[in-house]
Amino acid sequence: MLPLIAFLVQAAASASPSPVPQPPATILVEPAAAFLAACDADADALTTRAERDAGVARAFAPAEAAAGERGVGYIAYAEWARRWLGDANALPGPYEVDADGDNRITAAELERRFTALFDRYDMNKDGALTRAELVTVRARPPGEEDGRGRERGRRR
Ligand SMILES: [Ca+2]
Ligand SMILES: [Ca+2]
Repeated sequence: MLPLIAFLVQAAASASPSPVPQPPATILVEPAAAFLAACDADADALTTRAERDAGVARAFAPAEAAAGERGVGYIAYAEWARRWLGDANALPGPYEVDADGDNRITAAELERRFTALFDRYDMNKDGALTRAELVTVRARPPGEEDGRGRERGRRR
């Protein structure tokens, strides 16, 4: 027992305290932004419109193939979202994607929604998304909003 205590005391003494405290998580990535970053097929850290369209088509094709017809229902869309956006309830959700309200999500509807999201993220409107455009910087972590947050521009 004694050697263990001695070791622990030594370990505590040698553990240097971090010079700066862990900063709160103020840089966030929305699920749609993470998806668009993953569309960067040529790995130049920029997502172009062409990469976006190819990425959406590539990600959605298996879901549509599994459905065996054009478009997928909301339940299949939730499965798609769980896989590609990280959560079944992540945005964009089925109601906002299903533009014609026929309870099916088509590839064209998904591409249109991601086109709108792309344009929202593309702050300088140059047709390519940088990683800086895809993160959301907050003055405070979520849940600590005080109404004076510096959340950067745009968003919904
Ligand atoms: Ca790229
Ligand atoms: Ca539809």
